[in-house]
Amino acid sequence: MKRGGSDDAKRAAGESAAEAVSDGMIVGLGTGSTAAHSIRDLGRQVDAGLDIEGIPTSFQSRELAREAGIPLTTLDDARPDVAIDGADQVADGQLVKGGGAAHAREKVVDAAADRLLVVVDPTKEADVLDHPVPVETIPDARQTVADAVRELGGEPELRAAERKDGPVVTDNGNLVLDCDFGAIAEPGALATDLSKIPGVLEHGLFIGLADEIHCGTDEGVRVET
Ligand code: ABF
Repeated sequence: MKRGGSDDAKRAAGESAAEAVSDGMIVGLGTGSTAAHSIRDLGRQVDAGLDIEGIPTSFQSRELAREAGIPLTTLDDARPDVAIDGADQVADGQLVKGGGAAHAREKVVDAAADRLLVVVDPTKEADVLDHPVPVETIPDARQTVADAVRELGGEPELRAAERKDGPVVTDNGNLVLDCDFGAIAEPGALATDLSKIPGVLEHGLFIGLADEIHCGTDEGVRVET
């Protein structure tokens, strides 16, 4: 899905982060149109002799990595030296992710990596996180999780599939509630509260995980650590 800034800006960010990968590394492969540029770039480097293995964060990134010719492994056998992943919003190094409904596996892979490089364009940057937070919910808990989100001050909305009637179903067989909290004053506290709700598999607040933000623009890339 294409969202956010220009494809040139996304490519600049994706390729900038891919430069951090070197021979022998295990690489977490993120989801979305910006991380896809990193995967394609790494595929070209593998063609030229780079020796790496990838751990995909979603069905989408696994398919793209296979097309790009990147050998794959899993968390059963390896841990990522570095993960490269996109985001829906970035503020002060904290992230909202989950626009692609892949945030549960993304968080597992990104958190397991020694370093997480986040690839974005300027449309993703904000002073305060106010993007709705995706909450992956087991189907039977959809209403009870929605009630708990309202008690936390959020407005939940079941994510609908774009191309067919019915809800989005994640790679894990679950549903996604997009939860609008307005401006999130304390993302860390909200992340803790959301994690405590029974039936929540994972939410899209990524707190304290990002090591570098590579923000691509049409003129170049800003890297913040
Ligand atoms: C994944 O893809 C998500 O966590 C995030 O929501 C989205 C970013 O996609 P894009 O780079 O296409 O905006 O990383």
